[in-house]
Amino acid sequence: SGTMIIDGRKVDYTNQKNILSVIRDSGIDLPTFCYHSELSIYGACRMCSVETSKGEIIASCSEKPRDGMEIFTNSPRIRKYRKMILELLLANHDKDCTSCDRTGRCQLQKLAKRYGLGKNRFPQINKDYEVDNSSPSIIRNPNKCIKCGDCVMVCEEIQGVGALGFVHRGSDVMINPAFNKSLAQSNCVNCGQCRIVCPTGAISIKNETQKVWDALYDKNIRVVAQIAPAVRVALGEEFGKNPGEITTGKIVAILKKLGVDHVFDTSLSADLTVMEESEEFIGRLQRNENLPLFTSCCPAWVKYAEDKYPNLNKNISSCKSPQQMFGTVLREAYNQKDFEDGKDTFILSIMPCTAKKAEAARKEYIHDGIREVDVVLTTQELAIMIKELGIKFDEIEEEAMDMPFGIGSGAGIIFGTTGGVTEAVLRRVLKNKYGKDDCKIIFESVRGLESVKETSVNVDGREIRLAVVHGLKYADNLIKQLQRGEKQYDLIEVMACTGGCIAGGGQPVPKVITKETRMLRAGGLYKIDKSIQIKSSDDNYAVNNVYENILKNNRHKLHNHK
Ligand code: HC1
Ligand code: SF4
Repeated sequence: SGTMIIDGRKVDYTNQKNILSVIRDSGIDLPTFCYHSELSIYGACRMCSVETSKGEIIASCSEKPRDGMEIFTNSPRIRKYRKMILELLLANHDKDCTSCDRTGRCQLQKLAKRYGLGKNRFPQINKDYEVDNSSPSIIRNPNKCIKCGDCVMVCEEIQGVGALGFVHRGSDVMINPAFNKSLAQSNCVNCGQCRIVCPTGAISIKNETQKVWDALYDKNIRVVAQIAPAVRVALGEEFGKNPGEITTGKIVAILKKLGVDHVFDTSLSADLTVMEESEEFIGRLQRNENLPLFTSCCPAWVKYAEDKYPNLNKNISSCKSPQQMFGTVLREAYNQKDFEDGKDTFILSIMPCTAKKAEAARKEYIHDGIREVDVVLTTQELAIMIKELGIKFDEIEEEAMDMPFGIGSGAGIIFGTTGGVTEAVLRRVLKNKYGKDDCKIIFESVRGLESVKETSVNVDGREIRLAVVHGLKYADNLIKQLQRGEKQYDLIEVMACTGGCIAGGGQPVPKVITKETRMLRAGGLYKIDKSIQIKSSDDNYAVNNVYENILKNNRHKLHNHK
């Protein structure tokens, strides 16, 4: 701790790790492109530069605060320097802001405005790089890239994937997948975390809204939608609400306004997943085979494991994800009706996740040319549709989801945050085995944002060891520990994105996503859970209805047949 002098004002600091944090904590919004407190410091953008009393210009993100140090954040030299950086970036950046999906929320655009940049002194350089459209989930446009390195860092440090890297040097430097491959050919797992940290429109979601408009306009098509748990606690952010604010009823009403015929809840199929997965788990425990069981609901994790640890295939749950289970159930439910009405049913998912687009496109989920889920729209794309239609979000009156698939249990809701799947399975498996208070303690142990959470419970005399991990890099570490025999578990929940689906690659992007954003969104899900009478998946009568009246003898269709 100590005291610094910032712009002539004494500022005390305690344990801030760099000068940038001291400045920001003192109430000055010093701009950056490349600084994310969760990633390592890279110092590429130099926007956070400040001048010292000795006249040096330093990047405040890369220097520790020192007692007595005096700095200026807005000296004439710094102002000039900052503007020059921005001008150089803009000269290298394509100019089609109006058609960019990041317009209005682009950090470069915002700062250009904030520093009153007018006509650029530097000549415009158009490099005309090819746009990479190959991925089913995201689009990379190098012409909009400012080389801050955020995407490289998140992909490497948090996801452990390393699909992106710097190539070339000097003014030719750019970011690409290795060996000049396209994203689709690379080991990218489609998580979209690079898009969350990208300050410009260089990485964006593959926009599939037109396919949905087409289906909505077609009289011969019945559009049926499912809404994932995490969407409802983040969509509001696009309309001025705080992270975690619950907007389920508005989403339903809006989808209806858009012309969707029936709106259902993915947390119902999350309940189905709990039923199937806990049975699978108990079976494996009894036979002592293929343990630990890894969860299979996160498609980015599934792809990661397939690519990197093919030997783990038998350990990964055979359960389809809730999204695909719902697609399966809805196809069963509407098959006959489609035939009678002469209509086609179009199944739309609204998901917080870019990898869900890739999941729905997997060949095992296409039967006789028909996909289980036709189109996956991310939360962000739903916001685009709402804005296109000009719906006033605040004025929309809430509506309930439709029956018989519009009810999920609290367990199905908390799937959307790290630890949720584990808690949901535990609610079912521990039923009548522990008192309420003990359950509370056990459930608490899998909540929160710690990268790896562990707990163990005694079920019928057997100690069951569970681990919950989010961020693929941490999953990778855990797998290595298992392989070295340092750790032993029976059940491992893996979610690719830090915080789980609430922080998925398809969610709205705050200026920077922080721990607080994640806590608030997760808090929204726990709040919904509190307000639902049905806490455990097996108590959800809508689940029983699916088994008895829809699936009948076709329960196996909820599984991947490996
Ligand atoms: Fe998720 Fe899931 S929780 S994976 O985060 O298992 O996307 O929300 O829908 O499928 O339910 C995502 C969320 C979602 C599935 C469920
Ligand atoms: Fe890396 Fe995920 Fe981006 Fe792919 S989508 S490049 S895996 S961060």
